[in-house]
Amino acid sequence: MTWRIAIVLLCPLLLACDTAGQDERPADTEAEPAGSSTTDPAASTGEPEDDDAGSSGSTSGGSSSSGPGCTPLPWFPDLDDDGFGPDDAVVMTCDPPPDHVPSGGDCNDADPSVNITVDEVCDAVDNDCDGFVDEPAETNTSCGGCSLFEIESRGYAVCPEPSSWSEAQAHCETGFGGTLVVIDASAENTEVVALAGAKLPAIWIGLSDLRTEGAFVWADGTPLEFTNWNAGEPNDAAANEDCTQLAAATGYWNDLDCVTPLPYICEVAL
Ligand code: MMA
Ligand code: CA
Repeated sequence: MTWRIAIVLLCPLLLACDTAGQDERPADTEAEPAGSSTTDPAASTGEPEDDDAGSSGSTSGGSSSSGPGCTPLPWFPDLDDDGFGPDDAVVMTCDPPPDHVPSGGDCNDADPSVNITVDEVCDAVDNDCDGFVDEPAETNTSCGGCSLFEIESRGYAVCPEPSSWSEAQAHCETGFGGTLVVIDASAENTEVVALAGAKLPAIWIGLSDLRTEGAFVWADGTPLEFTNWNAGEPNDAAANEDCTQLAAATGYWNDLDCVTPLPYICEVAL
């Protein structure tokens, strides 16, 4: 009794034990067939073949899709052959399924010109798969007649084409997924003044009381906290001024009738 208990306790430490031997031997004896079988997937994936059958048992022996020691990795289908696949189609397997690649980040797997390594350009497509369309980028400095800028992680489109407030707001939405600029603080007001520059003496910004007279609201729903009204404004002159212009010369705001064509600045999704 005592002897058998001692064997059981010591067994994990003794190479000579039958049970320990059985644990190891199948791995060794299967190393040969496993080595030959794992050569095929390696060859099919273009991975370097391990010609050393002696070492294949310890390393590539676990590379079968479901075997012990196999390390599942993410693979992405790549229908458009651009080397990237859609994130939501990821599969976790040890060997790549046919026509799968190791890289995700493709938001359009039917178009090889779209993936996370592509530069954004002005074409109404999210070329770089960052979730934004035609946003400011080194490769996208103007779009839809507007100059694009990124300042302190905010995107702006400076649009010189005189437009009504509503036309301007619509262009900011449809062209850039944004709104007429929402000015949160004095520092941003200064930035907007600089963006307008001398070329655009007055611009539309995203503030209006179109919905409820006297209740000015930002176009994106941001609560109105910072304001920079000129003295005596907003005065709703002729009871017909529901939109807000910014005068670049002073930085001050004035409410104005909404149909006067003015250049405008959009704050764009980024
Ligand atoms: C004046 C002043 C403003 C008003 C505009 C309309 C030039 O400024 O009354 O409040 O909006 O006129 O043109
Ligand atoms: Ca006014």
